[in-house]
Amino acid sequence: MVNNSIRVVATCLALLAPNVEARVDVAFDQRLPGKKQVQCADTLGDLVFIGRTRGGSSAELTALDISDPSAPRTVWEHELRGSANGLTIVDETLYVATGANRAELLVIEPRDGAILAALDLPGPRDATGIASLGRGLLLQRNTGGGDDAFLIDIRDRGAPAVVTSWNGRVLEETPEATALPDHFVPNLAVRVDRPWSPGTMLHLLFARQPVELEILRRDVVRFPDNDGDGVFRLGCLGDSNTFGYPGLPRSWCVQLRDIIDDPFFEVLLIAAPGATANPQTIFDERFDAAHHLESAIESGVDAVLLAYGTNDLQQGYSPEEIARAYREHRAVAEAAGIDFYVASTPGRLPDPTADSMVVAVNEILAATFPERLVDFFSGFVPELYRDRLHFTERGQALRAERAHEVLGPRR
Ligand SMILES: [Ca+2]
Ligand SMILES: [Ca+2]
Repeated sequence: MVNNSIRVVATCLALLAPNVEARVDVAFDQRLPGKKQVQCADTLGDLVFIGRTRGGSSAELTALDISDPSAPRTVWEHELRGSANGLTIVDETLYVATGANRAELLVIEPRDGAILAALDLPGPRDATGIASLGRGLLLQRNTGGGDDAFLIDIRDRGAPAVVTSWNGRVLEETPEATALPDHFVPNLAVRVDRPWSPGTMLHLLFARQPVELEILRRDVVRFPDNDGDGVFRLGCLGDSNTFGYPGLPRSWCVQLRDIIDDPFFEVLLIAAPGATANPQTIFDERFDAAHHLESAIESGVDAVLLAYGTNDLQQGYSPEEIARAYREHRAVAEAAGIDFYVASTPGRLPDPTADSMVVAVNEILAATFPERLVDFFSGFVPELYRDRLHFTERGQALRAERAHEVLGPRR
């Protein structure tokens, strides 16, 4: 890393939507040594692998440690006899498509850079791209006579073997997931997005000329990407006040999504009118929080926010039983590796904030779930209700704000 060149960020920030702008923080911005273009990059844990075109004195393949995103550190590098045109990571092993005649595919131990194997395809044409297919790889070469697509068996990573090859392009340029932070680098070559510490995204942007690496850090939410799929996904579980009937006020869940408004944040709404935190005494299991939670876990959420209680009281459950049901759901969520949040039970007209049964429920919830409790109770005046139990659009908006206070980005 040379040549500290902190760029003027303020003008670039103005191009982003206001709510996103507030959360962006440039962790790192420096020229990379040499003039070689960045062709490809990917991450594994704290490591970033960068493949570059051939030429000049700097290495074509570099691994950086970004455990401190503001101070990336070179861990290892290789000079190849050709460009590093594509790379992919399968089972903690790095596979690189190169322009080197004797080693169009390199197999590398990512932590220390040890070369485990090199596969020489017939002829000198460059490998131009690579994609993983489970325990196999697809390697693409420049066209120019002969086969240009190779299916490679990597069940033994020390001895990759061509299974079959054919003539035809298979790999296409991967479209970017979103155009959002590209504005920061005017001549973007490669971009890698990855979730970082709880609720944060890192965007690694490689510019063409001058060759430059910029790392942006952006707070999205307060919970981690627990399943590692690159998206922060919240399950909103509840009753009719979460369900949001068509044509009626929009659910707090949908309004929360709109407030956070981030391409790496998704909501999954699982709710039913009449649903309970405790086992149903009237309807079937589709109206039961345990079933909602199971569906959310199966659907790959990273966190859940449960908002029940009203119908538990209607069905004769006590405040203690409501809190106990939530504790059981928390145990299920935590066993599945999911962050658990709970909402206080809303009051009922005519005097919602003085509803004694609801007050009792919420006192227990506050003691049981400190830090993880979203306040759906205090300040919800009668004007925010459209009937004895249900909220207006403004009432739902206040619920969304309360959820945002607990789940939304810190900044
Ligand atoms: Ca060759
Ligand atoms: Ca996720």
